[in-house]
Amino acid sequence: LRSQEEVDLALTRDEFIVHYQPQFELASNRLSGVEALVRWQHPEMGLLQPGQFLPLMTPDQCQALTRRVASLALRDADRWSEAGLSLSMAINVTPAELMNAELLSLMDNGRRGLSHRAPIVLEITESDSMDDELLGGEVAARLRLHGVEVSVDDFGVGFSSLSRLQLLPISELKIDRSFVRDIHEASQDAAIVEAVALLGQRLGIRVVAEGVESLDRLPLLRTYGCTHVQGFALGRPMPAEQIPVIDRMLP
Ligand code: G
Ligand code: G
Ligand code: NA
Repeated sequence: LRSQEEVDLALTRDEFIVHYQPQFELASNRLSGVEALVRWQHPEMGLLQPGQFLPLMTPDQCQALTRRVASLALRDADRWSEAGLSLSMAINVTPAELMNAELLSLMDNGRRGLSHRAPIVLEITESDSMDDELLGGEVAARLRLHGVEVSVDDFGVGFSSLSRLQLLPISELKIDRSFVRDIHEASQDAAIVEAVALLGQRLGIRVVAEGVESLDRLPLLRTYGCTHVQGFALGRPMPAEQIPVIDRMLP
């Protein structure tokens, strides 16, 4: 693991970059959006994955990182949209950042003057650090004001709770990849995926199956009512330049 001093240096030297993983809409079979995934382009160690540096970052460093990621992501989304490719942009944030008014308005302001018009989606992994009191009306109102959507990541594991679906303006559930990876008919995984997809349908929100590692999972995910898919079988996280040249339809 790297040291916190090294992370500070990396932030000032702009060593953090973003890769994008494609998401496809099952109804149209089209490329519909991307998830921004941070990487550290380390001068000696090469490309580091989030698991190698996120755990040691302080909340302040995380927030600085989110600003950096958001600004790169908005810039890239804007370039794609000028090239005729309008894609939703998902950015991972911590629950604390979701409650940070300054950060939200920064994303909103960053978008002004850009031609990117597709949704900006903030992905949160729920944790026990989420304070239901704080999450109440004020945060929800602010999110709506800034036109930013919320997605619940890793839904079905950890601390995700159904009551929070009522507190926040959530527009998407991402089914944790542990349920998607080995899904086959009549399995427990299938029951869970189907139930989450039905929940999403009833709530009128998107349901993304993440961790799709094989194309032969697609018919089942479609049958159960997932609306979107993401995973290595459909595209690995890749540099921004590659997004406009990948196949825009599901195979
Ligand atoms: O890219 P990879 O699958 O290795 O990412 C691992 C985890 O790191 C993801 O599940 C995601 O939650 C987290 N992550 C990736 N990019 C970001 C980011 O820009 N900000 C935050 N806070 N977490 C991220
Ligand atoms: O949970 P979250 O959306 O943050 O997950 C993003 C992480 O998942 C990234 O690190 C990405 O590399 C990884 N990922 C993306 N697609 C797949 C997949 O099909 N299988 C596995 N095992 N990991 C994946
Ligand atoms: Na995520």
